[in-house]
Amino acid sequence: MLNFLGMPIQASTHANDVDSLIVIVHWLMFVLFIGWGAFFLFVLFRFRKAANPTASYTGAKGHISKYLEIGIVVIEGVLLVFYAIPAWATRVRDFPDKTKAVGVRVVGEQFAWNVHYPGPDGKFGRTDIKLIAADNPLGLDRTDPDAKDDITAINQLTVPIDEPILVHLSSKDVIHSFGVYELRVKQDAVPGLEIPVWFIPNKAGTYEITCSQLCGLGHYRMRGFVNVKTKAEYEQFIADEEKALAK
Ligand SMILES: [Cu+2]
Repeated sequence: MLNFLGMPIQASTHANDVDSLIVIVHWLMFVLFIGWGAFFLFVLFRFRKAANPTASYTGAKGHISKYLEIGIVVIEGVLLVFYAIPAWATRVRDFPDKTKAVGVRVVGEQFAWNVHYPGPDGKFGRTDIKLIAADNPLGLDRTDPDAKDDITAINQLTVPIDEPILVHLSSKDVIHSFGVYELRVKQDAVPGLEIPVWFIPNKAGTYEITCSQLCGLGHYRMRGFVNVKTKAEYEQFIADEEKALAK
């Protein structure tokens, strides 16, 4: 049912909910398109000049159009109340338990995605705008005890499969948008705000992070990758990074 829309693969647990809504809306729009199109053709024929030399001053008297419009409003209301709002609520209200989710900070900048893992202690180290430099794009303060084991990466977000991932999203300069189509995730990154966004990836692979807000001249090349790995591979990745840090 989805193929005709050319949707990307579904790589997160909530992807199907998003797609069902998109499909239902497309079907509704298809029915409306056919209905209104047929009505338009009917009107062109029914009220043609040859059959109606004098204009009607009263207009249509039937109630069918009124009932049809009420019907459409009801269907749209059902879509909103029973599909769209519940699907959205699970994204913005039912956040996973912080202690169980894999927490990671993602900070957008012109034109890259900076990734910040808290390391084995689970605590993000202090960051300071004064410490931002070419080799420290996050401004991480390595003298802070919480920062000692923190891992940073640029444009590569590695996460384990089948676990809730809680991304704390922010930006250093302008508004960016963290869009990963295969995960059906899209959230603006706004300077001065830390916006949480979560998902459970359920298909291993590499998916592109496309900045989805026009953010400047280099917007087109602001791309990163989400690497969804098995739990063992993810743990190996963290261990390797920790080893490299200790050197
Ligand atoms: Cu951007």
